[in-house]
Amino acid sequence: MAIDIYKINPEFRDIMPQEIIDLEENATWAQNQKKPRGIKELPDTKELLEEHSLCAGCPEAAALRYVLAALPKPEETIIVNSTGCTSLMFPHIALHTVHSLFGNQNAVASGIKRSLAWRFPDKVKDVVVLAGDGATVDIGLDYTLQSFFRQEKITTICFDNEVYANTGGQESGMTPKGQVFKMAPEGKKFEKVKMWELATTSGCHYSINMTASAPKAVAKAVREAILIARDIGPTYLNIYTPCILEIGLSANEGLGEMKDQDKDRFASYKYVSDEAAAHLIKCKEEGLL
Ligand SMILES: Cc1ncc(C[n+]2csc(CCOP(=O)(O)OP(=O)(O)O)c2C)c(N)n1
Ligand code: SF4
Ligand SMILES: [Mg+2]
Repeated sequence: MAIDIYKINPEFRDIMPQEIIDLEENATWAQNQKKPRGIKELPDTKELLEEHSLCAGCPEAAALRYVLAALPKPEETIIVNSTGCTSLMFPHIALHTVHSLFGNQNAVASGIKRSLAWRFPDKVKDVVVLAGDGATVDIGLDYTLQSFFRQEKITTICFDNEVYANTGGQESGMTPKGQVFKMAPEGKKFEKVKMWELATTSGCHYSINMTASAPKAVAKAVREAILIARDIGPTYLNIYTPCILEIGLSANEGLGEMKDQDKDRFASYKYVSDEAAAHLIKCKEEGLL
């Protein structure tokens, strides 16, 4: 039975499509499962994004499902999103989300985390930022870094597609050198910013660079990052979710592109602070991982 976070107004129940009713009745949030939730539940979890308005085959949609499946406490999680292709998915999930003004998502998330800690001191409340590279590393970079400097207990997930996709293809700091887009015809003049290293040197206790090619690996990273942020401090995940539209791939080619980049620009990078590593051992002993 679903937890009480998603309820249809009784006045409107008779005009609701069946899938919305299913969502209310069959969502699996908080079924008090003994084992941590995970990828295995994707095929039959109702609340995990069945439809979306992204391009067919967009890796962002698949990656979001992996993220959602891995949340340790979805009913107590608030996802702060920013404008971009990622934001098109959020109306389709049964979860607390906030769509902040483009770029200031980490400032908004910091405020939410602090007020929830004050309002519900005895409850676990996880705050996760999920936004594109334009929002996280370009226009919102200052807010992102300042939240790391302040040691805010939030997880920041950047869906790095190396472009401002939603506005038609402008380059971002995360675009690789030489890349040409429809609205960046001269080609990027400098190398891709290594945001995962910047996160480490800016105070994150856990920082990863990876692609979304392997669902279980994404889920593991998300879970670890959230558990560390909950008790220790800021964590950062940089996940490559290529914009197949902008790089000229068809709907079934996104996975191949991510697998290729596993060995190249997104070859695995992982930093875990000593404090965070000790915490992960504790979480494992407590059955949270
Ligand atoms: C304050 C503000 N500035 C600019 C925009 C325009 N805008 C909307 S989406 C977007 C690009 C988003 O790029 P990214 O964050 O990389 O996400 P993607 O679409 O690539 O997933 C921009 C610049 C806006 N909506 N609001
Ligand atoms: S424009 Fe690119 S990032 Fe946006 S939905 Fe389409 S494929 Fe995905
Ligand atoms: Mg982008």
